[in-house]
Amino acid sequence: MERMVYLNGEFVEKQNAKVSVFDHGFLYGDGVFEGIRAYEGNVFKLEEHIDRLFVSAKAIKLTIPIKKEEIISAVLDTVRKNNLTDAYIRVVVSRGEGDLGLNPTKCPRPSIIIIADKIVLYPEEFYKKGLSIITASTRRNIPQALSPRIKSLNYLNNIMAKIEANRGGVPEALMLNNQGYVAECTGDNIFILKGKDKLITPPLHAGVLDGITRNSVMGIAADMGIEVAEELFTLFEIYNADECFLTGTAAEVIPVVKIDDREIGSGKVGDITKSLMAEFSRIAKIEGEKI
Ligand code: PXG
Repeated sequence: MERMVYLNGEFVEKQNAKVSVFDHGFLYGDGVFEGIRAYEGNVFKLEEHIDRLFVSAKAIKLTIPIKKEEIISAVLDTVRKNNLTDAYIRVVVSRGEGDLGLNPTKCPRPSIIIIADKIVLYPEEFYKKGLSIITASTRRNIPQALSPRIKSLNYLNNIMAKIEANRGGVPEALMLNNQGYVAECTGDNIFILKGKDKLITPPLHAGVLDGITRNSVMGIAADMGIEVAEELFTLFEIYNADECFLTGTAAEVIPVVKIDDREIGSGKVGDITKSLMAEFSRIAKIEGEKI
């Protein structure tokens, strides 16, 4: 069956799902998006994702022309139309078609696109053995220029760091903020564990995305009796952490066992990380909005 894409209020076949080359999402990266997952017929944290889409849009003064509830039903409809139970869902709202100048007021109608497709999973080995990652020399965007809290269509900052990861032959790169504090990876938030019961993640003001998986994991950890702190830390604290893992919609909870050629803790996937991975995957399957 041909995939059906939601495009400005209509469902069109994948090969006809096209936007103008004058769309400012394409010309300038002017727009916002969300990456959402469905597990066994439930869309995980759908409302939270759509709330964040509106927060991102507000920050770039993009008025989404339909209500939150309409986007939520459009997401569910898109997944249904494609007969998916486990899916990767991409919601994109761009500034829309304008002229060749960057002025967004020349774009009268934002483009709204929802794509639902099969999810491409990371290799199982990453979860069993843990990732080896590097620190990128590219610093995360400073919030005073373009807030990392905006999930915008302009991912060049992260892509620059991803290129460094590729060159280093590793799947992810850690990004520091302009002050040298740990921020996040190119598409994931980061956590470290100190001892057996203190989990630390950089605060939002370090210049990171307010990750939905990050929030879930903070809640899960607290329920397990682990202290969770949002604190600034440097590479020194990571190198000397007992455990480390990343969180994100695509990766879920993924262990990190080596960074910049330093083994973290035992150099093996940590016990607390394992418990959080298990609990996250249990919850992701049962919570969420029914398709
Ligand atoms: N930081 C950055 C920079 C991200 O892009 C996260 C953290 C984790 O946030 P969530 O809310 O997902 O826990 C992200 C998320 C993709 C893709 O297609 C990227 C993300 C999520 C889903 C898909 O590359 N990034």
